[in-house]
Amino acid sequence: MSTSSSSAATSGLARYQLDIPTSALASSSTRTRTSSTSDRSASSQSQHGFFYIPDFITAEEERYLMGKINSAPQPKWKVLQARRLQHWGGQIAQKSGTLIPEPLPDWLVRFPNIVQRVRETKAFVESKHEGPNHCLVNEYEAGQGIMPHEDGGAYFAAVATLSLGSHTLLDIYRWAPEEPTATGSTDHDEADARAREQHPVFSILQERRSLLITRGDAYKDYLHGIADRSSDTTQHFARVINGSSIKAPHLQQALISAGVAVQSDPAQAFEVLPAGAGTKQLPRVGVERQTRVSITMRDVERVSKGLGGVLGRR
Ligand SMILES: O=C(O)CCC(=O)C(=O)O
Repeated sequence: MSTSSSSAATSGLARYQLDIPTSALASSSTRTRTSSTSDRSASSQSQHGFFYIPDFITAEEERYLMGKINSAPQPKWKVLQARRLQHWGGQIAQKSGTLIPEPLPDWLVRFPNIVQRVRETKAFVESKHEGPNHCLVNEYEAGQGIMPHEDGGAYFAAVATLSLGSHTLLDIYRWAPEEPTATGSTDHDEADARAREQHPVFSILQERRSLLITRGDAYKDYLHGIADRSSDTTQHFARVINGSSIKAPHLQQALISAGVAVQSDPAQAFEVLPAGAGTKQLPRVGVERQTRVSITMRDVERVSKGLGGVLGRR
């Protein structure tokens, strides 16, 4: 286990929590959606929000995981228009949200013991299985992304995402305020019919080897997406809220150029621009994205007993 994952386990998630600017807070009162498992679980959660853990795995573990994912049999990949993905842990029946379980692969549960480390963060402590039982692997080539979306009610209201191979910016959106109807009601039949705000309210910079946990209200009150661009520039970095957790010098440099505070100046050679300089005056620093593989882990609370259940699988 890497040093930081051990410390995540012992000192709890709180030290990794990201501060959301007041102007970017979501109004829970605008949320009228009811979902079976996630609402019930989230109501008793003590920690809600976004938690960013840098260096959750080592560089060697990252290489190993990339090797395992890339050597999966071809049919394991589902090829979408703008990315490829693998499902692990079983398929989720669309209508019922029930998992038809399959064992998670050794490279998630044995070496490296990613699932155990995620359990130790206590992010899933109130979920039915106290840890993830399902995993999606997404592969994004530079220029590929994922549309803004929410993860929905089939899962416990927590998601842990490990990033491999490249940084990315996860853009966070709020739901648009609901327009009252002529009768003054804001009820709606379908959560999916809700509109989101057009622009992200903030972004979370995910470095390779980092783990991002989204939990509780944050899971439900915001949508997330990744823009389909091949490099990130000053205007994109200016929205980042986790500058002080970023370790990689080239990303720290980009953040400094965008006027975002980082923990330490990585090299004296970088010019720190005067406070108050508008981003338009700043040099355009572009950081190329490479191919990124993400491992997204969640707990599907409803699990089919089927053959897997009879055999004692989770
Ligand atoms: O790749 C990521 O970091 C996000 C993945 C995601 O949002 C999803 O699989 O629903």
